Amino acid sequence: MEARPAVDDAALGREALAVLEANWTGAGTVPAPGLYPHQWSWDSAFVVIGLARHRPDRARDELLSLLRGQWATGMVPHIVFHTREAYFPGPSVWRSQENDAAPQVLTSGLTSPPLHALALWWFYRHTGDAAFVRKAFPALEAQHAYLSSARDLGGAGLAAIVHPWESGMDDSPAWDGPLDALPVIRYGYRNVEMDERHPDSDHDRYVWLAMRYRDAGYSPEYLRDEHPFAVEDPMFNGIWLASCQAMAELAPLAGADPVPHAEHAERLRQAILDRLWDGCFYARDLRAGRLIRVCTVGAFGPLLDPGLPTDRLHAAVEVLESARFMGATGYPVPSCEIRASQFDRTRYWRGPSWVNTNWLLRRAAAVHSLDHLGQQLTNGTLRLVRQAGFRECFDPFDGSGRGCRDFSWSAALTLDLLA
Ligand code: 2M8
Repeated sequence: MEARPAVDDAALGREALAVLEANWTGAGTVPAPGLYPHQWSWDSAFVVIGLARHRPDRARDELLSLLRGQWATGMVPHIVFHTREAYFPGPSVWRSQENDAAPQVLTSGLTSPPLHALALWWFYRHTGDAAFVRKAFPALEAQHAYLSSARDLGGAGLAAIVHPWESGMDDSPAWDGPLDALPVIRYGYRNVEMDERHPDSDHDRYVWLAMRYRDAGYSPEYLRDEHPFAVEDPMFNGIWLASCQAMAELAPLAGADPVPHAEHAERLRQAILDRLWDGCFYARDLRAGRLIRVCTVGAFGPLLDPGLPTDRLHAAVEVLESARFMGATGYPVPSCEIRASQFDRTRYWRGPSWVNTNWLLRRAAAVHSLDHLGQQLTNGTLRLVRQAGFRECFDPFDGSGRGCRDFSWSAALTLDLLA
């Protein structure tokens, strides 16, 4: 494993700020130089969280820059493009400009975990900037209304993701089953560019799925009646629940009624418990009508809810701390349980540890006053970045870095962990 010279907290913090400075384009922070040259939605929310204490001006600009990409439907897209191409699939695939609901700035047509209200709450908590809350609140209300109206594909109140990219955990083993069920050969949409650039069949299916949605005009009716991929994900919905609670707390500052947001959080809690729990939280495949029984780090999203019943909390924490997850690896938290046949310590969301999910679980530990767990997550994550740098993800056994270097959310959340 590559060794870095020992750095103290102050030096690590300075390095993190330097990475974020270098990744700032003047109109948003890119996740990493090179591979990800645009603004990604939940990456930006993590950047807002990390910069809240250190650069509130930049945190404000980051969120506003992302929200320039919001559609008239309220949908906050998973990518806001800064240049015309330079990433595949770029604007010419999404063709957002052909949709009446899309903004002027070019965006993707999918959404991503709705972390933004929690990020705004975090920002307010550390800055006391109520004027900014008033400014951003209506956009986040619209985002939540979009999810309630266009994404409740299961009819029980949860938001469905309609593409693996919407989970933020693209190649998670949780999506293998729903992807395998796609009739790609029958309806296959391929072109030379895709064949050349993305020979991998999973990626072909991602692109095919995105283009089907695009060709249906990004219509909610199509999603409800025809789209072949629809999954209720515990991480996406756990984050949404936490964001609804954040909205309830922020509402008075924005002159809005907190009650609908608090009630919404309660409904989400019940739906998550009714539909996604079976000894641990699992994603539900709406098209196959069953739970997807592979336990990934996404299973712990509902722990962000302070009102989670104690028996479920204890059962889920037991799984998290067991040899299926943290108990077996040297570093927190593998993205898939290590006993699963699909676990792969080297592959992206199929095994490696990520700073953002560690941060979310540390937040969950804080809301339940699980101090020891919170400390383990903090220390383990700081050990990862101290040893390997601000990498995209890490081998959960030896802590070596994987993926991009100078990765924005790894740097931003390190700033928060150091505070
Ligand atoms: C990864 O996702 C993009 C597609 O959106 C990709 O693989 O190209 C994921 O890790 C996702 O969570 C993240 O937001 C994005 C940018 O960092 O990269």
